Amino acid sequence: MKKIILIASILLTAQITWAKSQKACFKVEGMTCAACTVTTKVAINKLDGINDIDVSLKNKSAVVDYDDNKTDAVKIKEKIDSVGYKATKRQCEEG
Ligand SMILES: [Cu+2]
Repeated sequence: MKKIILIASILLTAQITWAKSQKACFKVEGMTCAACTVTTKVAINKLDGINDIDVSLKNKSAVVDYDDNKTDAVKIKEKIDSVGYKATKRQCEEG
């Protein structure tokens, strides 16, 4: 019984390590109203492995939390561009 618990905990730990969460930040040009932020969000959400999306019209930005085994920043950028905006990857601001 102890052995099973041990194996299970190893597997669980390994799984957390494999599913690595990454954060990518983009400058998004071309968004003019609240509907644009929704369009951007919906587009990004179509990708596999998206955990969290924060799109700001005011800051002209998109912050995406994703699983880097399933997708990457280039795919996210292309997705934003595909709905008519211009995304540029930029450094994430801390805090
Ligand atoms: Cu709009």
